[in-house]
Amino acid sequence: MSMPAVADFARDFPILARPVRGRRLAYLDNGATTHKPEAVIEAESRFYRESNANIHRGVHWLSQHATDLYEQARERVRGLLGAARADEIVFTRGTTEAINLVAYSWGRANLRPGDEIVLTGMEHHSNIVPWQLVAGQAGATIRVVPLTDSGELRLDAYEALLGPRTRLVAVVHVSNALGTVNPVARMIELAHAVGARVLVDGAQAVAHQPVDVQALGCDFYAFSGHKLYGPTGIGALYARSELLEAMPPWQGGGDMIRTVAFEGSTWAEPPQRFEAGTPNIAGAIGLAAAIDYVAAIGLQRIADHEHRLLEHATAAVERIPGLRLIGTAPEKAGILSFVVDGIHPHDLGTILDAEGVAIRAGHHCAMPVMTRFGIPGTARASFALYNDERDVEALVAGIGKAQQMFGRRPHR
Ligand code: C6P
Repeated sequence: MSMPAVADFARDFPILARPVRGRRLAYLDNGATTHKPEAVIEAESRFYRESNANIHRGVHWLSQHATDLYEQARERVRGLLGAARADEIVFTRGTTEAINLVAYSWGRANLRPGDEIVLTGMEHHSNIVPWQLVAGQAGATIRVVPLTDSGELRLDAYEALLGPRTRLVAVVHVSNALGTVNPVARMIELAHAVGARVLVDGAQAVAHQPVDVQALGCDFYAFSGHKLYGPTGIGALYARSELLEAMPPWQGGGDMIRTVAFEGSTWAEPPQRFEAGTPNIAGAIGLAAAIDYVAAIGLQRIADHEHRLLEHATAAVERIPGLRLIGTAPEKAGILSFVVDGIHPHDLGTILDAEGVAIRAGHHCAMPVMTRFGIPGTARASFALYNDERDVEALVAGIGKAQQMFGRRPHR
């Protein structure tokens, strides 16, 4: 039997069968969050029906069973990222919390006055603001790698920014606003040559290409489960074990201690040290199911499918008069950001919505990108494994309709 085409797996996603505004849903807002396959929905609900208990503390069977499932989920994340050890994986609420963990734990322990943090001009706010908060407290400075007109990082400028003061480079793997895939392996090599640590924001990467943290050589890697067909409220931080072992806790509570006394407390080993309180147990189990799901299809197959769709969509929208793509790097993942003459991105988003086409409009929590390109925002279509040419056709037809409504294009 031949393998089904990647987009045929759309049938595994119950929500895609529901009409929206009376039409077939063309869901092109996967950068914001992806839909969930039956296997993920079922894994989460099965946990509550059959295995629910708190973890790490119970002596009873169900608690031990729930603990096993939770720790197996950690092992799945280790496999997804190619980490050497499962205790290098800390569960978090998502990318944002993972970056805040590094900023508040590693950053506060290691940043000194005069130190420099190198960010890039295409970071999501969650890879800017935590650094501003801790840099301000530590007296450290933020330096920013500029972008080219096609939305790539200026590597010459990056190299020039690196030096003995650089303590950390924090860079997005795939830009959510431009789609650019950054040359992170090379950037990590250059940063390590000056003794800096590197955090990679993988929020838009892990669902769209295979990732191997050991091959990349990064020190920290952050991602969210909900952009990988998993539940919301769960994600993970990968951190190299020798860094994690030296890092102080950033949140206190149950499960992260070894001993507690009023005179002072001592900490559990990583990763427990960084998982204070009852975690999102069901979410971790749902995330494991999502990882199994994409692994069964194959991340490289998913990447190839999305790449073909991106090329098809790029060619189709380039034929639309008055449309300008924002982000035209040669290395791109499935994100198409654009502006249309005379139509505000929000109006475009509303008109497309009436046609059953879900896109995102605005600054995408990457305001410095919008400032760089001199625009208030973009309309963004972002692809997932279940999208196909019909979604692109609906998008193109919807843009045409918006142009007619705004009198920007004659009726044909
Ligand atoms: N970007 C988008 O529509 P959280 O919210 O923690 O799951 O992910 C934050 C985040 C961090 N980095 C990048 C590159 C991201 O794209 C995101 C989330 C969504 O583009 C919501 S703004």
